[in-house]
Amino acid sequence: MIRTLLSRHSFPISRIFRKHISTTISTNSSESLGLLPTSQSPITPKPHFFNAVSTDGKQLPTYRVIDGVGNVIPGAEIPELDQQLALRIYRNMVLLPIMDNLLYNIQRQGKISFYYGEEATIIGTAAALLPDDEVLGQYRELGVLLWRGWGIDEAMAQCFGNEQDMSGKGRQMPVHWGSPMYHFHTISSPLATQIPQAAGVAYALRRDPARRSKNCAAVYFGEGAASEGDFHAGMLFASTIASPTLFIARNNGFAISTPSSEQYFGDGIAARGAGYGIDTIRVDGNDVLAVLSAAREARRRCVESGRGVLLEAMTYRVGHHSTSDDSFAYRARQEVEDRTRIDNPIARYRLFLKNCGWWSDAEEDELKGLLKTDVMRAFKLAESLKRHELKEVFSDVYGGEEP
Ligand SMILES: Cc1ncc(C[n+]2csc(CCOP(=O)(O)OP(=O)(O)O)c2C)c(N)n1
Ligand SMILES: [Mg+2]
Repeated sequence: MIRTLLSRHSFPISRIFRKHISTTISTNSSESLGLLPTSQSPITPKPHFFNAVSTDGKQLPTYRVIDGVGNVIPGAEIPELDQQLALRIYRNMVLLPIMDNLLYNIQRQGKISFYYGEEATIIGTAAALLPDDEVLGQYRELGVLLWRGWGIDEAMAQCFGNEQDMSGKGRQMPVHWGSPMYHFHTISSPLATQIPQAAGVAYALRRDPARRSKNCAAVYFGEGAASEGDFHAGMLFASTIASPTLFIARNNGFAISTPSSEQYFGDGIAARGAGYGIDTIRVDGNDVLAVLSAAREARRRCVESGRGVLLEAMTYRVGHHSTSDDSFAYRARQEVEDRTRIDNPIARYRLFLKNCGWWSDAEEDELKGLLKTDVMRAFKLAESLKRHELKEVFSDVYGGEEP
């Protein structure tokens, strides 16, 4: 319409626009029509609706390094990794399902209330962070604490709420871990509250001269939690009030019984990053090498720019949601068996390690034996210890005197 009016008054259009356009004129086909005066949006003469972040209308790509049998895919590069680090990652990945199984079984015996767990996404990201980056988890992130040096004994003590539980002194539900020493903020039950909190933590890091440009706040959340308003509040905060927040979305296909197809109509969580002007990557969350590599780069960008970065890890929750759930009520057993067999993150990585000559069947048997013994020993100890006294229920709750 402007164009029609202007031409009716025989103004030279190019002169009028030139008065308004910024100095950065794009060199694409819209050059002749200029840009909006207040943004870099190119003027187009055709009405243009869009419904995808990628220009070709397809879904955003998923970054992968190794295939289902541990071979490096064409064009991919293995992230910098020596044998020692590679095996440390593997041991931590193998430990998680062992702990999961034991805790699941003891919950069934009525000894603890409930428990949830997860692997490549958690260990791959944990390995990419610095030990003093602040971590705000949802509840499946025990692996980050274990990676940082929190022991199996501490995890068991927290689940049992016994006198050795220094995390919550028996006042938290199982899996609501926390450790100031390991920079792991205590888990809280209401979903997504950790997301804006992480943006605030990151802002505090940026304001601290000792930690500015050194640390980030990494926040983990499920694709279900990303449906909460808190997700958007956190993303908006990190993109407007620049704060080095590493958003790690674990897209495991389910929020308890609700499939991800009912959580969003768009292209997952990653598609939302662009809306906030946040650097974003989608990664195969069952490929620990892709997760490690993507998370290292995401962290680097986050800390260097002092801004938010979003990483969406595509995975699949093979276990039930928690011990309170029987997932075969809402998904086929065969689907779970297929995903466990075809896309198992531990098996894929083990095959990669074997291809490198860094792992053997004998070492596998030895590792599993040792870990099982250690987890069982920690369980027996945790079970035998006394609980915290009831009279201590309010001790240390407040910084000073109780109000
Ligand atoms: C505000 C809020 N609503 C509902 C719940 C109950 N709840 C606990 S976990 C969960 C599913 C979360 O799914 P997702 O974020 O995808 O994480 P996942 O369990 O798949 O890792 C729900 C609905 C809650 N804890 N808090
Ligand atoms: Mg989920």
